[in-house]
Amino acid sequence: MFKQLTQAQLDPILSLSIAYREDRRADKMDLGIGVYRNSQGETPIMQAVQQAQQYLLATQTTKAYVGLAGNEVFNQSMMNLLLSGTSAHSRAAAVQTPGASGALRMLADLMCLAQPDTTVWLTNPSYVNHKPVMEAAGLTVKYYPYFDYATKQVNSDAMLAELAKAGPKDVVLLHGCCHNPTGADISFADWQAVTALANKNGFLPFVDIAYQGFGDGLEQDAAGLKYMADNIEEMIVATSCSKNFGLYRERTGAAIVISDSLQEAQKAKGRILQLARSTYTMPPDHGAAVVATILTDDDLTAVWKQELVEMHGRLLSLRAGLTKAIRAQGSDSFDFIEKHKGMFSVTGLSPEQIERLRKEFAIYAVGDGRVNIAGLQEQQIDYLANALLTVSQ
Ligand code: PLP
Ligand code: TYF
Repeated sequence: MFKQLTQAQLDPILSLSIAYREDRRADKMDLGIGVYRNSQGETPIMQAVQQAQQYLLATQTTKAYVGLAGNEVFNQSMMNLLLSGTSAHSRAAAVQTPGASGALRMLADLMCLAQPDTTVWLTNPSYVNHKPVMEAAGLTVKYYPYFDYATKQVNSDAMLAELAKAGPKDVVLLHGCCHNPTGADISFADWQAVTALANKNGFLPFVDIAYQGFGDGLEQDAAGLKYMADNIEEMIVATSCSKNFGLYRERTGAAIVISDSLQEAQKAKGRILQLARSTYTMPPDHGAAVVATILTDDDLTAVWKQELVEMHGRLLSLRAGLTKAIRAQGSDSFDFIEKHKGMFSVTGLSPEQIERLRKEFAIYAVGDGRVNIAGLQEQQIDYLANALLTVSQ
């Protein structure tokens, strides 16, 4: 049966990680996969997570199934993080999923069920998995103008002009904060404008938020999403605990449906559970149990928030340090790095220039020009600055 299969296409980011591991050069630098690293180049388990794990180890008495929706305390906690203080909070329902990846797929399946001829509009460019996941669910994918390679910022005018053409059969996917891959976020005014367009033309906003806390802070990073949720009847959200809780491999996330009433949101939740039953049935428990433990304990929440502030601070100082080093070497052409949010920046380097970074400098970045700022160690800043300037000349 399987002999007729052709070879699989490799994931461009995951295959870069494999190539990095195999590189024997001592000064190699991994700016590829989106994983937060500290000054030692490690991705440690967060203190709050360690404490919650110890608590769970001491108190958990069973590994029996939890249920289709996963941990309901976790689900509530995710809605609190994203929607507290909005009118949407009381008309939303959440389902725990295997990462935001699981949420993206479940929400795509839900859209396909409700309206099979839906078109999902993605930012150009967008997270590598958005298109394959939406298409695998049977949806049509289209891109809207987003990143301006000249300014390295969002081209809001072009974006809004195109989104003005989206209608009731369309879904517009937005990144909640810290846009992957570009690092260029829309402004609060853009959130307001997109909300107005959605209300006027009837498209459904779909927010993917995987880096809450890495851009401008936990509250600020949800401000656009909250405004939209407050001012719109229907909207869907995929959220991740991979980055801001460092729970990557525990596959922890949630799908949230906001509707005009709690009853409608619960109905959609029920259909997601039915879809989940026919795919993975139930999400893995551990990561969600850890997050629920942290977010229902004031002391642990405070520990977690402090750690998140420190991670955010490191990203800011790396961005400032790299921009300064490049300026010291005589160029202001990378000043945009300091303006970008979160872990990533699209540098504008071509695939050939990215290849030179790898061959000549042992610096691994994604072929689309994306660098993961968190992969940089402080003592490597000058080296990276020189490499970027050398290949871009
Ligand atoms: N959405 C975006 C925008 C991402 O960058 C990522 C990557 O981590 C995901 C979703 C998937 O995250 P998860 O690990 O929670 O599946
Ligand atoms: O963009 C990134 O690097 C992260 C991690 O198939 C990732 O979102 C990369 C590729 C992939 C899944 C996750």
